[in-house]
Amino acid sequence: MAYKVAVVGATGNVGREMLDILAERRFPVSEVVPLASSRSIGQEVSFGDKTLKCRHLDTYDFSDTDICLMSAGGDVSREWSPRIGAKGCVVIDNSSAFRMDPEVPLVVPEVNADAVAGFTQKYIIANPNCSTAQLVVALKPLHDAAKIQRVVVSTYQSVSGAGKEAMDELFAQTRAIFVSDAVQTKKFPKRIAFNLIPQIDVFMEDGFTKEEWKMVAETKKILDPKIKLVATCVRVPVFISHSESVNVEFERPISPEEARDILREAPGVLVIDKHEPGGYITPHEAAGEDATYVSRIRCDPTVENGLAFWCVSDNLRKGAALNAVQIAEVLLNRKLLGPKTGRA
Ligand code: 11C
Repeated sequence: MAYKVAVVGATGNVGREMLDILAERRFPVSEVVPLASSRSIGQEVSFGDKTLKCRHLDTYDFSDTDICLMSAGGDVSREWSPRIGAKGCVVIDNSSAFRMDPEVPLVVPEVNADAVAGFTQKYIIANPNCSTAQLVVALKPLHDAAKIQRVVVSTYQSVSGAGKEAMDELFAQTRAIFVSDAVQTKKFPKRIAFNLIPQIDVFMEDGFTKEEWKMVAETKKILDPKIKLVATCVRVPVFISHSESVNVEFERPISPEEARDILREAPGVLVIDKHEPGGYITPHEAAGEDATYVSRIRCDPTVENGLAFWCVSDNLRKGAALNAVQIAEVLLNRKLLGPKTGRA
């Protein structure tokens, strides 16, 4: 059985990664259709060893498409995902538009794959925010072992999370500083080169940013609504991979050794934790990789049953495109796609 797959936002950071990952993992496709806004029509994108031309989202007929991987921002999703879903094409939506909709499952396959079955309500499955995805992959096995009560997380998020223009801005600012040109800011509220910015997304009334709120709300929906979580999200001058410093309070004692053993067995997690210089993962090494890496696992002696660790993952892969393709694989493996869709 092979499936017709559309990728909306195919020329963006995440869209290109979706095409790469579909090819890398040999997802069974009968056809892959890259779709984009009028600005990118005719633009070429790679799919394995093929080159495909982008077609226009507005004029594409989804009625014989099985799966749509959607990564073109919240506005496009709000307008298009329900329309595409109504045609019986399952939308795996990378935007924040439907994540908190009770009729839309929010899924990280290593954590709550069973929730995928709920897609039949709207034919939409939401992909979480990148900073949440890697966090819950690391938290889930620890929660199963010792029940998490509270999490304090500080993020160090790469500029690729804010799109291609944001990556260009870091590059242009870095160059401008070296050649003593004026530094221009467009995408970010302050200079990002040789700096960091303690704001991701807009401010909310309570003083948190929307990115921080998403980490709380999405962790509760995916993992456990009882978990208390507080986040501080920071943009750093790194191109790819988000890093997180995580402090966790558990219901029962759990030693760093036990946590290390549990995480070593956990799906999607790789532990790199040697107590020596360089015995941990950095964002540079995680870029282009699929795993959620965990390092620096240690006791947090300031609370009862506390652990601290460092967690890094490629935000464009596990944080977005890889997670979306893994959701599509769950649909296939569990034979959840209807007879309308699969074809020989
Ligand atoms: C960032 N985490 O790094 C954001 C990007 O809700 O899907 C992803 C935003 C989202 O800027």
